[in-house]
Amino acid sequence: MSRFDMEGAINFIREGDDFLIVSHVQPDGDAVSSLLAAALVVRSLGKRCTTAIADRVPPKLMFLPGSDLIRNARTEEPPGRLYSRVIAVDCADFSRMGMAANWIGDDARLLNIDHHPTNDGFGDVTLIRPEAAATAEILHELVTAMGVRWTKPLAECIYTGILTDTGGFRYTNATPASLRIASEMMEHGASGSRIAEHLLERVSLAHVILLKKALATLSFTEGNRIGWVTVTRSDMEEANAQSEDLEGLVNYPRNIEGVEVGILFKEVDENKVKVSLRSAGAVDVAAFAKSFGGGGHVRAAGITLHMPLQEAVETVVGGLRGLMA
Ligand SMILES: [Mn+2]
Repeated sequence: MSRFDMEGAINFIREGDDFLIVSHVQPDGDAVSSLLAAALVVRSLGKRCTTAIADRVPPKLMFLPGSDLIRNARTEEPPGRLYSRVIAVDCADFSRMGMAANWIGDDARLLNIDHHPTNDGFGDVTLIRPEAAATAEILHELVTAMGVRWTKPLAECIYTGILTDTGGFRYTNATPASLRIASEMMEHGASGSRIAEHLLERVSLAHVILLKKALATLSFTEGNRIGWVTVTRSDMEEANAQSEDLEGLVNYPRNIEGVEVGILFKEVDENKVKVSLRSAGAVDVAAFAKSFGGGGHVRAAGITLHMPLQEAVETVVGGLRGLMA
């Protein structure tokens, strides 16, 4: 069976009704956009669907049409009648949908649409393309293959998914195809400037207060090749911040000229610290993280340490110094 079964995917949508469309916990722009685009495709055929994510939708994504209808499967009880037709978008494996899985019936059939190379192929029909910069690119292909009419909301969802997963067309995953699709979406009414304003320009006040506190802790070692910042629990409280307000903070040490590894230490409680590591390329932070029970990618990885904040800083920075000396 092909991992990219377009015919199977189209039949799955045409033959079913009353779909549940889900995406992953801690949803990002691609997760929410792809979910909303899939819902627009289903509804354009006159079919019913419910959208659910096991978390709240980040406020900065609430400008997307239909985002206010997404159910929170973490705080809401599963419906009395479970769903038997499910579309999962941007989920690398079944467990990534978290408590949204409780809304799915035992005998349900599932269509898995995703771009993660690590996708394990769960479900009955798969539409997996690792070369796609975003799941939204695969939705673009589905819309085109089905002959669904382009509307401004649909175009804005696809554009948003690509914009966010490519970091504003800056990361290595952005291909000529990504830019061609984005261009086509603008022709169908997507406002590139409005979407960029929401997602790349505007920041929460809590984020800026945290940034101010974090930068006051900026430290270096190894001839400025390692740079880090820390955020404490009281910083989070004083800034009235949610975890999404931390997004991007680790890039400040990482982006400084000469820094090879940038780190954010976030105190969760007095004996637990979350560590985000970003590499400029020379150091494999995934391998480093793995030695502490963490994981991730070569240039972006994470670790959870069960120790006080100061000890976590000494442990991680000390370990990296040994590696880079
Ligand atoms: Mn994605």
